[in-house]
Amino acid sequence: MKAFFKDHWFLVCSILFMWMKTYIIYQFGFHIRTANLFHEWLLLINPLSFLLPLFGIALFLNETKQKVFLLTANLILTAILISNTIFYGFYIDFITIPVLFQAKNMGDMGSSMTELFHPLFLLMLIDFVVLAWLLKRKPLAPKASFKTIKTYYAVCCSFLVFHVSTAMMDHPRFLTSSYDREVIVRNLGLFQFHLYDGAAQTARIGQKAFADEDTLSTVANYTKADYSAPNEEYFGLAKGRNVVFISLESTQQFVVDQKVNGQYITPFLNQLAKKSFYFDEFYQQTEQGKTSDSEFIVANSLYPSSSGAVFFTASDNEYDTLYKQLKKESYQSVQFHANNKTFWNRDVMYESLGIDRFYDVDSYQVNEQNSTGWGLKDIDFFDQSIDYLKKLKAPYYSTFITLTNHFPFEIEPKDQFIDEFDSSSTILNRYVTTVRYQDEAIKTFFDRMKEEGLYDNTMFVLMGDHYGISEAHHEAMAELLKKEEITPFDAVKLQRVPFLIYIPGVTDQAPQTISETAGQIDVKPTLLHLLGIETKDAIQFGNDLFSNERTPFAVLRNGNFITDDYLYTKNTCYDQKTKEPVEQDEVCQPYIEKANKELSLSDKVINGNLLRFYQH
Ligand code: GP9
Ligand code: MN
Repeated sequence: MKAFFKDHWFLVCSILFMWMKTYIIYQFGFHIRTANLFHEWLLLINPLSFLLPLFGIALFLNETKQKVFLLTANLILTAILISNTIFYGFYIDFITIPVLFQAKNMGDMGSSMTELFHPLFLLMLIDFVVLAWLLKRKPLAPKASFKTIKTYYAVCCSFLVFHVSTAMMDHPRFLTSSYDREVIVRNLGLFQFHLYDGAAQTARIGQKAFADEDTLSTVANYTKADYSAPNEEYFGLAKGRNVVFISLESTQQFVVDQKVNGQYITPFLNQLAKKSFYFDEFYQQTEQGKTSDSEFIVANSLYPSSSGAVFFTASDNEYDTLYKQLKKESYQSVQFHANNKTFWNRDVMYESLGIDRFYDVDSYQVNEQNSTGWGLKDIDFFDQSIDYLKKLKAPYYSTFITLTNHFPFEIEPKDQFIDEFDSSSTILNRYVTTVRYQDEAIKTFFDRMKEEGLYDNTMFVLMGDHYGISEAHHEAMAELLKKEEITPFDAVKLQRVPFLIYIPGVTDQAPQTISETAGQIDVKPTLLHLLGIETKDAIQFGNDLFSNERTPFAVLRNGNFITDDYLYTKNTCYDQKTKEPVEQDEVCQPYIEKANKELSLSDKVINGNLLRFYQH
């Protein structure tokens, strides 16, 4: 043993340094939640089951090759750590293979990137200096003997078995049924997660090749049985109207009716909600595709992918979208968004979704005065869009994707309608000001719609696309919400986003706040039914929110779910009323199955491009 350490000091040091660096990134680069000491221990040991066998390859090599191999491996793994930390800073998630192919989006992150530099990156390079210094002083051992290699790998195998079985003890199905990357990284390790992701991608390619009509029938049997027939009172309530759908960037439900420094964050939305069908238990269901995922869910009533953005990974699939249904009723569908058309691969995907026209950044006058952060400010965006809108032939379904309230939430003082919040998180402090600005933009847009005479024959739909404030800012969030802490239960509740439907002359006569659990997946059937269009034959996982046959339920893409009575997260079933874990958690069991079934069937549709077999 002692001789091994002495002879193979360079291998041992390389492993030790890489182990330390990985653990430092786990602790300071990511925010991996640990519920107990066992989780902490798993985090600590998990890098070893990857590093030991990989770096052990050096034992087969002669002196020069050892040096090259160990330094290169160290460099590549360090690059993986740094890239993941940058990506995590932005998306609170780990890189997956599909997102690597979205690299062109990264360049557009622009001002966000400078926010993401981490002093830890410098620390990540120190070991190279130490290793170089040591290499000058100490000679390397020649190739190891067969016996040494055999013993080394026997130790590696035992360690691997030990690690995986203890990880299983914590969460027996963490690999097969968990869509939660955080659990995989915590229990298995970051590098191991990348290997796992690679295997999952390969399996996905296989699924497409082997999919056939029978696979589609399995899905159709489920969706048909789950269908909720429309409620006659609401069916066709907005028939023939134009639709204005506003996607509210990074807007979470907690801002509605919430004050900071004595002032409302969303005064206009608060008022509008009182005249609308307003859903206050409505969840976002996006994953790595962020805004594009929310667009995908609304268009298809299918779940997005658990990794990568469907807008990239499945843009050549066939779909049966909301837009295609509307086209049959002579609607045209247009999209307004002042960003590059290639961002999120929108130019390609919009065609597959059946959107007729995309007014992208080239349709707008953008200059320094009217832009901030990610581009054209929302007030100017709406203002310029209306000129196109008023020229459209009715009926139309238009979608407006706002942008100002995007990370890192920057706005000039002259556009700040309220003061920043005061907490340890500058991100949350600024967030309230950009949400407030967005609220003002919607107000001016509604006024313009009235002025132009476009208001009365329209159905307005407003929806938050995904969260804006990640878990990294939960301490400050607790201050804002005047709570002691943000528990895992609260973290799920924070996935609620505003959703409201305003039909002038209709909802203002009989406004409603609807508190049944719902999600973005339900938007498509709900809107189509309000427009008087049946969805009985559609392959869809959502249900009409006005139907009397619907079971209130929302599943998040990581497998967490919510019903009116229960909430399931981190392997624990909570009572919605007491917010405490329930004693007999089998009450959640049927929903765990429903959640997993829906997610996996929806994945089958996307991965197998099953709608190519769909005829109706
Ligand atoms: C960019 C906009 C915002 O075009 O959709 O992207 P996001 O990062 O929120 O997905
Ligand atoms: Mn977004």
